[in-house]
Amino acid sequence: MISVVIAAFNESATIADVVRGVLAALPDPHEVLVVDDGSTDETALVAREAGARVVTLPVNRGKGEALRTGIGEAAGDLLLFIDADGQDDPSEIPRLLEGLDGDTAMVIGSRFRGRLLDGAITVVNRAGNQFLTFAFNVLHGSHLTDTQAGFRLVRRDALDLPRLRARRYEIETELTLHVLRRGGQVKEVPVTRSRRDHGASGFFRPYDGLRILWCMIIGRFEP
Ligand SMILES: Nc1nc2c(ncn2[C@@H]2O[C@H](COP(=O)(O)OP(=O)(O)OP(=O)(O)O)[C@@H](O)[C@H]2O)c(=O)[nH]1
Ligand SMILES: [Mg+2]
Repeated sequence: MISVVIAAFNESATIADVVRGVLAALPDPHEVLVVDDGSTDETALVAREAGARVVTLPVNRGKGEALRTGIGEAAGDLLLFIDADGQDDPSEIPRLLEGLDGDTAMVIGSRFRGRLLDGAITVVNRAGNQFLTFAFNVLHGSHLTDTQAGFRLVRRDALDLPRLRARRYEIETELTLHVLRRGGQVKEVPVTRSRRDHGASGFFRPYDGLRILWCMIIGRFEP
């Protein structure tokens, strides 16, 4: 079974389309779980009406905490993560599923192997992403192109939930490290990334960038 886990913080403008798009793209059996992270708008209501199961956290705790809560609630042996802000295209979910062959434990939807539509990323964010991906590859001997992508698929048994600690955007780095450390193969498939048309990114560049860098550095020394 596939569990789709969507972290959402004040995404009432886009969450319904994302949930419906995901439901239309998924093979059976599946579940769609939205972790509403202390949103002050109608994210929870809109997500429920669109067909998702919603877990609500009373106060905003960050993307990492929300995804870890969702992983704990998910029943599937496959976990698929997609952003709630409409920047990822749910109709590309089959691409990720097709990428999951026998030896692969994680499939990342790479924006840099795929297409970045107009306004999908700023010059500074692009440079930051590429630097973090480069640092990750140097530290961990990998050959990835997009270590920060939120759109990804992972086998549940490749993760050890109690050992995940990320609170914010370092969750993607931690998930990838987790899989690699346990000997799983990580593969990338190209995806399309759109611009954010509603709401605001919660990514605070210097702070979150450093958190991600720190996560991959300490991950280098963990057993
Ligand atoms: N649950 C939860 N989700 C969050 C939080 N912050 C961000 N998200 C979700 O994480 C996803 C990505 O967040 P963004 O802030 O757009 O970050 P990004 O897409 O990596 O960066 P941009 O390219 O700048 O948009 C979206 O689905 C957000 O709703 C949070 O505090 N809690
Ligand atoms: Mg975004």
